[in-house]
Amino acid sequence: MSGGSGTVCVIGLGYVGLPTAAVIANRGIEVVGVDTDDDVVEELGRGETHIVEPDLHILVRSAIASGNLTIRAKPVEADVFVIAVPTPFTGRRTADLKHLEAAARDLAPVLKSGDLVVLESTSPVGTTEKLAAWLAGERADLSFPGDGGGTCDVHVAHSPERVLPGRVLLELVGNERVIGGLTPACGEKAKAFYAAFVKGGCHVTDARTAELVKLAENAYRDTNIAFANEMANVCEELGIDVWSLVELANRHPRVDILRPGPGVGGHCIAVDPWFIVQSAPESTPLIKTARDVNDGMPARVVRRIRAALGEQPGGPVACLGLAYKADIDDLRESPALDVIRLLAAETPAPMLVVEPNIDSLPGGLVPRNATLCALDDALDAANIVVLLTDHNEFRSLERERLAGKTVIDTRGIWR
Ligand code: SAJ
Repeated sequence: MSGGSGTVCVIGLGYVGLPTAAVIANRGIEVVGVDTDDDVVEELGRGETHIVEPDLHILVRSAIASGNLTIRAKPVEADVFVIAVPTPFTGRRTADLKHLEAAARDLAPVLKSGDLVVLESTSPVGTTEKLAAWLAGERADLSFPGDGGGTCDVHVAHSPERVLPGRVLLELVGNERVIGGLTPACGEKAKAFYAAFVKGGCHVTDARTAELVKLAENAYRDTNIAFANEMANVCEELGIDVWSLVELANRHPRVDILRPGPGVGGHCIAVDPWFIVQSAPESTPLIKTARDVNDGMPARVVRRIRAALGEQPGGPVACLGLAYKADIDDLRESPALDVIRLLAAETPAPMLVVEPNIDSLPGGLVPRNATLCALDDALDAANIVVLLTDHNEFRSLERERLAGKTVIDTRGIWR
C-alpha cells in the first residue's frame, strides 16, 4: 500500500468500517469489505446502505460501481487488514472481545508474510497484544510481533477510530490519528498505510499508549458532561437556571462547561470509560463517579415528569426524541429510551414518542404504553411535553405550539 499498490480487507462494515472501506476504495485502491451479517452483505450488494450518515450512500455506491469495493462474508487475501468490529461491554462492565477474537480467527488463514493488520475498534489496554497472540496461535508458520524475534512476518498495530457520528466522512479524512505499533516498524508501516487517505497528522506511538489515548478521550468528555449534569442538578435544587449559569460561567477565559442533558448515550462515551476502570479499578474513582452521575440523569428527568403528572394525572406525555443525540437515528444506550422505560414502570399514562429519524419503535426496547407519533399529533394531544433529543425539527418549532403546556426541556433549546 505504501507504494501506492496493494489491496485492503476491511473487517466489520459498521459505522466506521463501511465509511473507511468506501473512502479507501474511492482513492482507487482495491478493497474487500467483510461482514458476518448476511443481511448487511446482501443489502450492500444491492447498493443499499444500512447506516444513516450524510453522503455515505453516495460514496458506497460509487465505490461499488467502480469495482474497487466488493463485499464478502469472509476475509480474502490482502496486504492490509483493517479490523473495525464492535467491542461492546458485558453486564459486568468489562469489554466483550468475542467479535474481535472471531475476526482474528477468520482472517488468520489468509495472512501471508509482509501483511499489516490494524485494529481500529476501541479496546482496553493490552488488546492489540492479544490480537497478535490470537493470530500467532492460528499461524505457527508466520512470525508475529511479540514472538521474541527482532523482525516479524506480519505487522500489527492499533489506530483507534475517532470519528463523530454525523460527521464521519469529514472526520475520517481530516482528523489527526494516533497509531500504536506493537513494534516501531509496525507503527511506521501503519502510518504509511493511513497516509494514503488521511489528511490529518498521523502520530506514531506504542500500541498500549494508543489504546489508552482513545479511552482517555472519551472518558474526558464523559467527565466533563458529568460536571455539566451535576451543575444542572445543583441548579434544580437551588432554583437557578442552569443555562444562564453555563452561559455566564463560560464568559471566563479558562472555563468551558459543556451542555447538561438527560444523560449520555451512544456506544462510545457511555461505554469506553469502563474499559479504563476495568484495567485500573483502584485508580479511577473520578471516571466511575462521572459514569454514575450521567447514568443517574434519566431518573431525574422522570422525577420531573412525575411531578407534572401529579397535576395532570393520566397524561398523555409527549416525548420528543429517542436518538442518543441530535439529527441521527442511533438509539444505542440512548438516555431518552431510559427515560421512557423508567416512566413506564411508574405510570400507565400514554407516551407519544416523536422521533423523526425512525419509521417504527424498536420491538422489545420500548414499553407498551409508548407509541410513535407525528410531532403535530403529539402536541395536539399532550399537555406535558418532554424534550429529550435536540433534533432540528424540534429546534425550529413555533413556540406558540407550546403555549399553556408543561414543558420539560432537558436540552435547553427552547429558552
Ligand atoms: N452530550 C451532552 N452534553 C454535551 C455533549 C454531549 O449531554 O455537551 C451527550 C450527547 O447528547 C450524547 C453523548 O453525550 O448523548 C455523546 O455524544 P458526543 O457527540 O459527545 O459523542 P459520540 O458518542 O457521538 O462520539 C464520541 C466522540 N468522542 C469525543 O468527542 C471525545 C467521537 O470522536 C468518537 O469517535 C466516538 O465517541 C467513538 O466512537 O468513540
